[in-house]
Amino acid sequence: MFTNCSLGHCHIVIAVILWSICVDSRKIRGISLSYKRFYRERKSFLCIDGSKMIPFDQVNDDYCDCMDGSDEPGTAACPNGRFYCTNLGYRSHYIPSSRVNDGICDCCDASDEYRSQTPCQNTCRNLGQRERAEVEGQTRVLGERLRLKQLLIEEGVLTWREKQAQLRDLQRVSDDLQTQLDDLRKEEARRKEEADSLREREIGARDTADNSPTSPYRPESPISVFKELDSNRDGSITVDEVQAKLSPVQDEEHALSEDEAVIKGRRGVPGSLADEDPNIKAAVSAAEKAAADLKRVEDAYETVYMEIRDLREKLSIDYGSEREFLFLHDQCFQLKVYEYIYELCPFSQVTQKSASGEVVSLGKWGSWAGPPENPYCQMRYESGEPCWQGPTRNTMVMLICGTETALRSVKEPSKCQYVMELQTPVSCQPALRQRGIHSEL
Ligand code: MAN
Repeated sequence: MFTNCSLGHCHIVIAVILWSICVDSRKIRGISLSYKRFYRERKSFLCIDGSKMIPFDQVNDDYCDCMDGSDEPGTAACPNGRFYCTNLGYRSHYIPSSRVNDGICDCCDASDEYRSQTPCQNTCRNLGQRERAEVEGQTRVLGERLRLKQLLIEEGVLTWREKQAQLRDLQRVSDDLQTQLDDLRKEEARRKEEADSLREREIGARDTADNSPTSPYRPESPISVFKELDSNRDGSITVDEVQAKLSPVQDEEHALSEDEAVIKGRRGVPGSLADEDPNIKAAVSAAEKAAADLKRVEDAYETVYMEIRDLREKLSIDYGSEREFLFLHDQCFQLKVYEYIYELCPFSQVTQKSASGEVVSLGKWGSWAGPPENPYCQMRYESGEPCWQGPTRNTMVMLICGTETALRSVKEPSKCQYVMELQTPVSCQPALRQRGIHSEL
């Protein structure tokens, strides 16, 4: 290019090249790629706020012309100017223009100290590498946690299905027991009636005999005496029943002794007709057996009823949008803080055990309490033990992301109001896209 030129010409060409390099570097300094369109060379420059038009050579001339500082992005002339660090290989960012050439390296690509004595190194590549390694590490850990979360969600799905099947089985058992109960109730009533009628017939026969002029028991009617004495209507008369009926009220001196009560009881009606008549004995024992069978099935029905109620209650809880928190049910987590052992049983209760062994309720499962956009990040346990001269004890449980599921901290920020942190992979969320490391030119 310079081979055929005279020396004078060469000087001019070199001067033009140096000038253009100088102007160019002056003009593009401190501007982001997207802002370059506002800084077109060899045209007038319109301040970015539109307030003023200036000749282009007044851009970055170290004199502030624009109110918004946009004419001096690469110098410290405007108090409100900002300088763009391109930081190739790391993060781009703005710094106040006042930091340009102030002797301190602000941009990792050293671009802010282009005319200072400070020898700034370009450290962007190292910084970028370090950050990428960190991000990769975090991404790996998060990936592992999200994998665990997925396993727990799947475990929850299986548990949910099991519980549903369990509920259906219990419902079937309950229906069977209900049918048995209907039959046993009828059987028990029939047997009782049979025993009663045999007994009444026998008593009637004795009544007739007792009313004969020779009967030592006249004029008392055995039936009425029996009924009078048999206060619990179980077909037999006990010593207690006789004592209760025949002893003068609050007169211990004249109270019946046990022997007297036996005699008087036998005098009204023999102690138990069943003792004397085999037919009655058989009917009474059949009635007793029917009553025992009924009681057994009633107890079984009661147990199944409770199980169904508990299971329904459990299945009615909100375990998260994917039932991801279901696995926490039936588990308890403990943490010792100072003299107390705190225990959190999710969806059930929170307690505090003191060194003396006293267990105090810090609240029973209330509800999810996170903000509307993420309700599953906080749990509220309420209506615990009342606090002396204070409110009822309540606990807020904050769910945080972590690899293990464990109780991480317990605090009592105000009297009897507790805050716990429960860590679990289920509370981990896929990361929002990381701010990209800048690679534009
Ligand atoms: C107990 C504990 C404490 C609480 C006080 C309030 O000592 O339950 O956490 O602050 O009672 O009197």
